[in-house]
Amino acid sequence: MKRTVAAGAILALAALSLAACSSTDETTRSDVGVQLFQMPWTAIADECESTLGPAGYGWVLTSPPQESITGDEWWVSYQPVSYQLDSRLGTRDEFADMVKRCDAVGVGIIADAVINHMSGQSAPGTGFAGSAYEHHSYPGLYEPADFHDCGLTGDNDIRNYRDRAQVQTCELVNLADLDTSAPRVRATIVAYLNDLLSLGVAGFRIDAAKHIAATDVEAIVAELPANTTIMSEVIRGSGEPVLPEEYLGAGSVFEFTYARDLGIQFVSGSFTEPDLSNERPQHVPSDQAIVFVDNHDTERGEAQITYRDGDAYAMANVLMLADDYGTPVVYSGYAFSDRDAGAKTTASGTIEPVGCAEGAHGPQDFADGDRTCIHVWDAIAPMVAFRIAVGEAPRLPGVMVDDAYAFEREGRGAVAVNQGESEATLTLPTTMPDATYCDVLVPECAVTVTVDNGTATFTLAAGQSSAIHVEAVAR
Ligand code: LM2
Ligand code: CA
Repeated sequence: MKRTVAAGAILALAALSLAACSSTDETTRSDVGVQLFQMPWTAIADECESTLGPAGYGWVLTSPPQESITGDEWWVSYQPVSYQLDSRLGTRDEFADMVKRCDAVGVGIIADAVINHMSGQSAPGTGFAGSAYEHHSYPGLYEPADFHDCGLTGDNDIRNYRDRAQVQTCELVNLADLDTSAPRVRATIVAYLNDLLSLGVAGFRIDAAKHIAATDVEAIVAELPANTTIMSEVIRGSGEPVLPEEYLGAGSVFEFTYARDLGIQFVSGSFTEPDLSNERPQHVPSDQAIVFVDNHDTERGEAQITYRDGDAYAMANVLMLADDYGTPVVYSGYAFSDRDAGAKTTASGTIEPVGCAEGAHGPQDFADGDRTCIHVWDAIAPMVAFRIAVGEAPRLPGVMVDDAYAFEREGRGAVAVNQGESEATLTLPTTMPDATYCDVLVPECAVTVTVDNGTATFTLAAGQSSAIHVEAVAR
């Protein structure tokens, strides 16, 4: 049984939660997720009710919920010291309440599961919730024998990504590497994941999955309920032996090649259309691909396009959300100039519960620490309804004129984007019914696009994105 995030699974999940709460109106859910990076549980719960539920988002990817080392950096979240749900992002009760409130509006929770490793601290310490630990000792949970001792590099750190054994049994940046082949370790991880499932999460992102043998991931997942959603993070490297395809037996994988292909078009300044007649090369099958423009790691590294790119970033998200490949996740974090800087904290050292109901509705000059609120941008949020409206309709070959590009989802909707520096006009032959459609990326149907005689005419200002679909006819 494969745990993929096909629309059906998300819809089934939504139907379940809707049935459990009769007061919820029956908004159709989409397969679109949003990564609410370093957003505390109470704020995510509010976000589900105020913005995500109404927009039709299907799921939220949270930051890791377990106890971690202490510190101000965001990445302390990736150094577990126990599996107590008590962190700067909130308590166990707050986490459980978030899952309930999000579920009640049809939004599933995917928790980031850090199970490849524990802390990267060489000195003994005490975690956020008070648990004492040492590099290879986490009392009540793991002892030194539960960790890999790869013996392949001087300090046991991964040096060579072309060496499978190093990648999977040595330490990733000094993070104590769990021996995930050991039954005792697997059982401990399974107990943690089952605990989260008991609170109602829909599934997990498997952090650093590349560093865990695919057979170990599969063995762990096999112990979980069959409907658990799994998204393995396996960065596709060049010339590396560990491939994303190995992890398809456990569920879906994040397809990093998709993000790279998308981003490069904004560097080159011109669009390239994928070969729609074939499976996309260097991509896992669509129904097992999680696609994204950027994430918390790539926006601090390789990503060619991030919130800093404003209109172009919106365009990239529009193209992804309009595509017929993969299950998309929109990334929503906070502005930063220091890659280590954590989200804003309160006087007591927890993360400030700032949501987006009244947040930024478009690109702007963000101050460090401001949440970017990408998922509520005028040019992005309505693409969730677009995706519901177009359903399974295939993407058809589009038209490209200079720096502008448009394509259709057969008979159901069309998008157009212009990354040039001057106005562009695109005429797209379309099978959509003749009508005047609202450009759903402009609030209140203030701009319309006419389909006449099987041709849609888009007039796009520099940097503008436009989207029309059959559920939003102007008159
Ligand atoms: C991931 N996926 O595979 C996460 O998405 C990524 O954000 C994590 O790195 C990484 N793998 C481990 O879970 C982040 C961050 C690193 C940080 C680690 C651990 O990008 O910078 O490393 O979390 O917190 C930091 C220091 C590093 C140090 C390490 C251990 O930057 O210099 O290594 O802690 O103390 C000695
Ligand atoms: Ca490992």
